[in-house]
Amino acid sequence: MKTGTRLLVVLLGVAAGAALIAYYIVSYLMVTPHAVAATVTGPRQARLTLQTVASFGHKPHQDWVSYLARDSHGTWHHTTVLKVPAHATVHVTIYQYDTATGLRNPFWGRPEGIIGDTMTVDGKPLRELDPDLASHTFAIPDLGVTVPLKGVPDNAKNQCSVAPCTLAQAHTTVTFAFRTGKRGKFRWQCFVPCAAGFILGFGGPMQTLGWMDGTLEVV
Ligand SMILES: [Cu+2]
Repeated sequence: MKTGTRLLVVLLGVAAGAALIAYYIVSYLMVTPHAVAATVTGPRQARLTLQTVASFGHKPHQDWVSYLARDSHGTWHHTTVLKVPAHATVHVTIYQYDTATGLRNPFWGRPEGIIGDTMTVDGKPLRELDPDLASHTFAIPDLGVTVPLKGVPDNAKNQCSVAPCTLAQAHTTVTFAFRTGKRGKFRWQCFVPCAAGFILGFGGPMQTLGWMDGTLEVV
């Protein structure tokens, strides 16, 4: 190959790479889901209700795993942008409809950063979850919060495949509370490699806002 041709090939390769990176950044920045606000239940008290589903069941990614958030009127929204009050106690309820994937790091089987270091699973207090039983985690690293979510058994009857799931379908209910501090925006995410069909379970919904990644807006 002549030097000129070789240079052209290299330049084209660099341009293609730059275009892919630009596309990734722009699409990441543009897909910001709307926010759902926690329900204020009293002075410095709020309630946040989420669900996790094995498959969203709608376009653009019917088979992607996802979180959903419920607003104060009881309507479910496909979003992970959550608004909570500053310097408040946030009482979280998560309805978990997915089966277990298991934690790669058993350390995350212990809830951390929540009041009393204890969550409840289907009404029973629990200090530690068998890492193999985790389906997802709810983690806000900057606030030191991480909570493993117990999966439904693989053979559970009446499993949900289209969001939003209803309480009549197989689920576990996880509750806990955490305190917020000053205002700010914090990333939160799931740490279970739960993205079926992606390399090592990461990628896809695991790296996309609105699915297994979100923003906690402390306001
Ligand atoms: Cu997950």
